[in-house]
Amino acid sequence: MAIINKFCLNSENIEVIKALDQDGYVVFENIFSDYEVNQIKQIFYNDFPKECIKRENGSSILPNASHVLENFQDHVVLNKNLLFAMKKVFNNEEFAYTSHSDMHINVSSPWHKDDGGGKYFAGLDNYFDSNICKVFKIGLYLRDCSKFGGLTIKKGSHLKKDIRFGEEQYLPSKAGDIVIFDVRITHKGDSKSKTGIISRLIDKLNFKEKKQNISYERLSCFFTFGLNNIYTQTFAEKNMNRQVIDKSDKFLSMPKRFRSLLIENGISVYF
Ligand SMILES: O=C(O)CCC(=O)C(=O)O
Ligand SMILES: [Fe+2]
Repeated sequence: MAIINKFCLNSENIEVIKALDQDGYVVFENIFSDYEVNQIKQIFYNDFPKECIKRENGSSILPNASHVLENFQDHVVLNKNLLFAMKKVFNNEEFAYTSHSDMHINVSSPWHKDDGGGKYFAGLDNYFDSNICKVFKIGLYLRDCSKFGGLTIKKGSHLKKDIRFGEEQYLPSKAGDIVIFDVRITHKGDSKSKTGIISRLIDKLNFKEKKQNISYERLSCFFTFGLNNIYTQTFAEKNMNRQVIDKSDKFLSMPKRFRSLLIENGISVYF
């Protein structure tokens, strides 16, 4: 059994940072209480349906969730334990909210990196080698993903452009846990019954995985923080251009209240 980088709010900063530097991911356990997990699920049931984009395969998405839904700001991004974990990740150095955020219902995604194929780090051509490129996505799955339903990554692949590189690892997580991963890491969502050789075969036929329907309720939230430097700023600017395109009719700049709350919590913002 592969060892998974699992941490908690008492873990030493240095251990968390080492795991992220070496492997490109960590799982933080017990960040959200059962009550809070339920509160976030209510956002999916009550707020999300009014704003989401429905896709043909039965999945639905809300890009820019943190700019559209106040409950997402308050109950997800600004959660106290989560911000405490982020301070560990950045070793109390200044970090920024990139504004990228997504809510997904029943989305499955094949192997990819969240670097926009290089576009999100345009002009910074050494970003796979840089040890100050620290842009991390937070994933919340709101269900027991001990066996399936969570994230699968290729260990250490945040340092390699080649998408074939790295040992495949499924990251088991529980409902209140968060998965933190380097946006450069090779990863995929919904790995149900697709491991090893079958997974590799499906990857070759990438389009098939995109079209599959998910047979269980898969609610997930993603949003991104980074060390406050040129890598994070570039990522934020280029990535938000994408979100403007995804939801062109409803693009909103960051709500003033949310901006103030982030700044009050010591988090920098770009927009
Ligand atoms: O669904 C997942 O677990 C991963 C989603 C993802 O990779 C993304 O939104 O970029
Ligand atoms: Fe991704």
